[in-house]
Amino acid sequence: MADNTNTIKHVASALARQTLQDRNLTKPVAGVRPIRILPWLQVVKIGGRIIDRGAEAILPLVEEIRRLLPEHRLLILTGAGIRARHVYGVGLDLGLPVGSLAPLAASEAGQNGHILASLLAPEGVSYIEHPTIASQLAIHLQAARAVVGSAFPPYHHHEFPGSRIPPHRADTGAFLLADALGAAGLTIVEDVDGIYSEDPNGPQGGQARLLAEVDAAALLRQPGTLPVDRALPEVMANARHIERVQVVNGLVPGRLTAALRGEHVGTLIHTAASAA
Ligand code: GWN
Ligand code: ATP
Repeated sequence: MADNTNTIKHVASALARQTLQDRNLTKPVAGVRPIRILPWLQVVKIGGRIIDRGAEAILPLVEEIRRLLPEHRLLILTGAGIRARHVYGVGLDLGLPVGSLAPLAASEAGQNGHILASLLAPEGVSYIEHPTIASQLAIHLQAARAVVGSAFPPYHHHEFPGSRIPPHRADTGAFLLADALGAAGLTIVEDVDGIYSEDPNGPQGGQARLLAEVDAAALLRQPGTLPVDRALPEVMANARHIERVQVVNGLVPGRLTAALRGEHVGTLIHTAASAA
């Protein structure tokens, strides 16, 4: 038997002598662009507010997704919607920490996914759990044209404590996943035409202007509210693959189809990956 003692004790590593904190030292090893794990995958995030509207909004969207299946392989991720607002209200009233609120809201995103998956089941579409997305997504997408999952990132008690409302919600979770997988694209489906200069449903809604295109950095600076998580433009600053994300109105039939075909039918957000 060969004597491996020496090689086992002295594992050769280009990073062995570094702290991992000095970018100049780690760059020769870590500066390489990551591979695209699922380059043919289209990720679609469906806003919780679409599901909250019930059959009127859900059934036409289900029909549209059904027709899209021969054209695209989809990871459909659902947001949490109104029930999460309620659970935040109750939880905050009781003084629950942000790390306890995150999984409560996440489970609402999961519920919305289960609803959507039940309606798409005749097409072979199933809800798959977070651990399955993490380790068996490819095999599930060999068996079906699409799968549904929760868009929330599973941070639980690891959620960052910067604010009382969990900052990393469904839009951020969908983006982190799409970028990590090196997916072909991410489309965010909302109940409005895209991102406006201010909330089109707010008191000053009449003055709201639809933004055709916006840089993530500009979005981060935009005052007031957004239809996406504030953490989304933050994580877009470090995007490795996804160059642009389109926000489209899922209440208008055909918009999602057009977006997946590369047409400009909502707001395009340009990430920092486009500059790389
Ligand atoms: O429960 O709807 O996955 O896919 O963040 O954790 O709070 O869990 O704490 O595989 O692991 O409620 O039970 O729930 O939505 O997240 O799932 O039905 O451990 O399939 O058990 O990372 O679905 O759920 O809520 O996504 O977002 O059992 Mo649910 Mo969610 Mo299911 Mo999942 Mo969380 Mo699991 Mo998990 Mo928990
Ligand atoms: P979830 O994140 O739980 O999936 P959602 O994305 O479906 O939910 P919201 O996060 O509430 O829903 O975002 C959609 C809403 O954001 C719209 O109905 C709109 O009224 C509101 N909104 C606020 N600010 C803006 C803005 N600047 N531009 C467009 N919509 C905005």
